[in-house]
Amino acid sequence: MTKHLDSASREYFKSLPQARYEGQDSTNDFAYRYYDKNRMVMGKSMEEQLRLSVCFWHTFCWDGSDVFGAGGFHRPWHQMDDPKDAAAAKREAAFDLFSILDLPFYSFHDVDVMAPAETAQEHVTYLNEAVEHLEGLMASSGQKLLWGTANNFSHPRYMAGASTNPNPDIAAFAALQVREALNATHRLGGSNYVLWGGREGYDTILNTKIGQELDQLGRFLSLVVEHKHKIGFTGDILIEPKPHEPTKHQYDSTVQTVHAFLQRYGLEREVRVNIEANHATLAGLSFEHEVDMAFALDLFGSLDLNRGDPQNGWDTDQFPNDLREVTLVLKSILSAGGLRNGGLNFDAKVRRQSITAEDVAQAHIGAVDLMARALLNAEAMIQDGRLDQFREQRYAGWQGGIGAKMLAGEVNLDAVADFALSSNHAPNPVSGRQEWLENVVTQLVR
Ligand code: XLS
Ligand code: NI
Ligand code: NI
Repeated sequence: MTKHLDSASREYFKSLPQARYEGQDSTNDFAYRYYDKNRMVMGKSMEEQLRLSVCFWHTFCWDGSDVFGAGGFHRPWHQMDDPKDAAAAKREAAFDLFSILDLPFYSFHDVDVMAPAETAQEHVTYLNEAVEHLEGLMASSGQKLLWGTANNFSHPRYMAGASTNPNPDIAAFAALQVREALNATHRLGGSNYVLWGGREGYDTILNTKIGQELDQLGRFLSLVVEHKHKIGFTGDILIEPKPHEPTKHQYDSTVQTVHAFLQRYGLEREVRVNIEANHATLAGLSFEHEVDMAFALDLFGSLDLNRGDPQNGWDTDQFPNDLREVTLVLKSILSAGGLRNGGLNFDAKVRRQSITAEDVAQAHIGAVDLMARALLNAEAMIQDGRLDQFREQRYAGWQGGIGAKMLAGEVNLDAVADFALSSNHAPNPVSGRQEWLENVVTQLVR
């Protein structure tokens, strides 16, 4: 039975057509209409500008279950008896899809790629076996790792948090998982290492010492940064902000709270952020706000692409489809000089009724095309120049006179107030021209 299902795994994605660029007039549901990976956009190929990545957890691990019902995907590796064979079949199938989609990167949690482990020793052994296999698959395919991470939130041991757990033995288990996952990421040549604080927060203030938990989280993060330097990992450590879910309140709620947290523990030059669209909207912020904030604070690292549902208040992790939103985000990235070692990771899942391999492929293909189209729009916006010129000119007053003196710290409050008094006039507001700016965006998003 296992053998039979293993060969079924090999066929699962392999039977899909190869996705390739066919241009806008293509009628092929498996073709890229915009993603022409070698096309040059602002000095780099589309592939290099977008650095697209497929995630393991939603795409290969999730079986379609939700809180009200069992999984209906029945992927072959979900039905295999031997957990190690199942994990291996899943890894092979993942690399089949990577090659069909022809995207350069992938991302994973430790537990996504290995057989389930109960003890600490099992965890280390099973992860190592998986990493060895991944290393071989990467060598033969050329697929690269955008980031690795440890899942320190699914196992029941983490119900009260990982590093913020009231029990230090559990924080130590979390440290083991992070050390192993960071070592694995380093071994696989990963570009970044992500920490999403899934349960680093609380459900009720009645049993929680916030200050104590923040100190635990800060210390833990310092240990991770020390270890990164110890093993010579040159990628970035990234925190992924999210305001809540699964806990009521998470400490790393937004880019700005992460910044304050990093400053408090002296880590603001060591750690960056991995911003997720649906986490921004859960926090009541826009995706473009979080991205621009990260650039403003020099914290930008990488992006998790997805979208929420405006009527649902949780992390629905749908594939992105808002061209305007992602165009503005890519414009910020291009204006800042591009992604460097970050990337665009599809932290997104098909809907529960989308049960086929075709659904999984088409979800990615459509989202890849969306990003390629947005990249071309972003380039056009920068070349058009109207948006940037308006914004620059709006602040031009600060470049000289009293504005420049204030910014440079050359004047005290008396001097600034006396300047207002001496010029003795009532300064007039000017138009912010929001509607005109929105018209320009509408003209350029196509
Ligand atoms: C969950 C997070 C998670 C991280 C990786 O909401 O987005 O998937 O990206 O742990
Ligand atoms: Ni994410
Ligand atoms: Ni998420």
